Amino acid sequence: MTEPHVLPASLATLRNYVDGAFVATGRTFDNLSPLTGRLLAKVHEADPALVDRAVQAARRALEGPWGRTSVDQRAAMLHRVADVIERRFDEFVAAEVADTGRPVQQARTLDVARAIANLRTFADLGRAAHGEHFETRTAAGDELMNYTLRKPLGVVASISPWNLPILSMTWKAAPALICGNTLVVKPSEETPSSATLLAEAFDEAGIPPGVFNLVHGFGAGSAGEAMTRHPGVDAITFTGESRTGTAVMKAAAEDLKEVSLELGGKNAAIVFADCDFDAAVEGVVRSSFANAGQVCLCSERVYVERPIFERFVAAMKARTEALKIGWPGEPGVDMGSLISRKHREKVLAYCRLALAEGATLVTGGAVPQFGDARDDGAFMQPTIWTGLPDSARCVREEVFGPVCHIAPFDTEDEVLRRANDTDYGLAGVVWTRDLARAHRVARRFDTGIVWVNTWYLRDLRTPFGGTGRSGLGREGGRWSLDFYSTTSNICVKL
Ligand code: TXE
Repeated sequence: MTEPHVLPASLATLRNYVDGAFVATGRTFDNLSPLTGRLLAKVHEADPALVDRAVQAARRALEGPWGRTSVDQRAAMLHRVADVIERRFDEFVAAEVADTGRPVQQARTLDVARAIANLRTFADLGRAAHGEHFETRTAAGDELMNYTLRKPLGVVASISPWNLPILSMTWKAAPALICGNTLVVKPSEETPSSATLLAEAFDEAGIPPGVFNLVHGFGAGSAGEAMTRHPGVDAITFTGESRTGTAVMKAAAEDLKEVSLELGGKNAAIVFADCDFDAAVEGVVRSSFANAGQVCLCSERVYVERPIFERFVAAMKARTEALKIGWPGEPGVDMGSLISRKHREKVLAYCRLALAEGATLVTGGAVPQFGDARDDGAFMQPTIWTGLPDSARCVREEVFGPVCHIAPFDTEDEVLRRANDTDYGLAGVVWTRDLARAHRVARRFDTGIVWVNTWYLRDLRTPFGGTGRSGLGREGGRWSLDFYSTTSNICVKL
């Protein structure tokens, strides 16, 4: 079956979107298909001068028409953007699939569906947001009325990663805009297509020029760094590697920009012997290999209570080997390619390291051979290891690919000590039928998020984020509204 996904012709050249106009720069880089290695598009890289034009346009919009909008008008505009994405749904799916190599079904039910949900959810949450008021009589008998006002931070720079491109971009853009800010956004250089379509959607929806600006490029020494260092940027929201988060925070420190960082993870799933066994196997396969393991929430560490350890490993092996790896549009495909051959090489290097560190390879660890164009892509087998010590690099470092390590444990205290023995703190998963234990263990997980008997089911009103090297701050619901606005307090003597 040949590659079913060629980008729409309009996306063979990807331009920036600044001050309401699509801008070519003449300096381009290649966007290559992770499915076949073929050229998908030439992408026009923004230089610091174009980043500056975008920031200036965002400032003018903030001090002009956008700054005079009501939250109801902004909500209506976000819904209009969501309407455009709904109308062009298949184009967004094709763009996301072409750039990332993921199954069509995932792009439909997760990536693009969530982009629409992000816009609509924050349009409505923003309208419902309100301030607070306090009434006081001082000791001297003065009657005071205090009330709070939410104001926009100003010009926000939003930088997103390649693993969930349109989901993460809209997850930031929607609350930033509903709070009255204006934006300069940059997708990862690996995934420029859906961001370009998003700019077209803002354009089609008639959002005023300068409100939403898109620049393409890389990080250090390119558009990304230019954004984080620009004196006209008031706040930065970043999702990506923990190391990059440090660089972004250093750049922001110069003039004390507000910073939100959603970074990496080395998440643990804990499986107790009393769990619903089949559900736990299915759930851990999903939390280990969804999106080819390229989700910061994936479980790269799995701890299984000793009485069921051997049986669980065998069941995981069988279920993993039944996963269908193939073209995104193939019926029943479970896993597509990784994002790039460069990233696949990083993951394969960890596979070699695991064996060198003494791992037993339960399944996977190699490159599947298809005998067609996919052999020029970035496909990889889902991989399971056992037998490594907790000190092994493959058990401590984020691989960010379709890999997991399964280890036995004996007691609740032991497994929590081991699960929490990490530099990260993003997500945990607990599989047990014991209700009291579920709550007890969930509370003791040193992570920002814990799922019990499920994984990656989301309510967009809940806080999302981690501790340690998993980042700073929370996104979601009112936590996003709090980050993207600043609060003033007004005190009136009555
Ligand atoms: O990150 P990178 P990637 C993490 C995930 C993994 C990584 C994968 O765990 O570690 O992100 O994404 C830009 N100044 N999460 O490889 O390289 C770069 O161009 C300014 C966690 O893309 O950090 C890209 O647009 N910008 C997350 C973006 O930063 C810079 C969910 C990310 O690039 C820059 C998703 C610089 N110096 C992925 N260097 C979560 N916790 O939700 C790079 N960039």
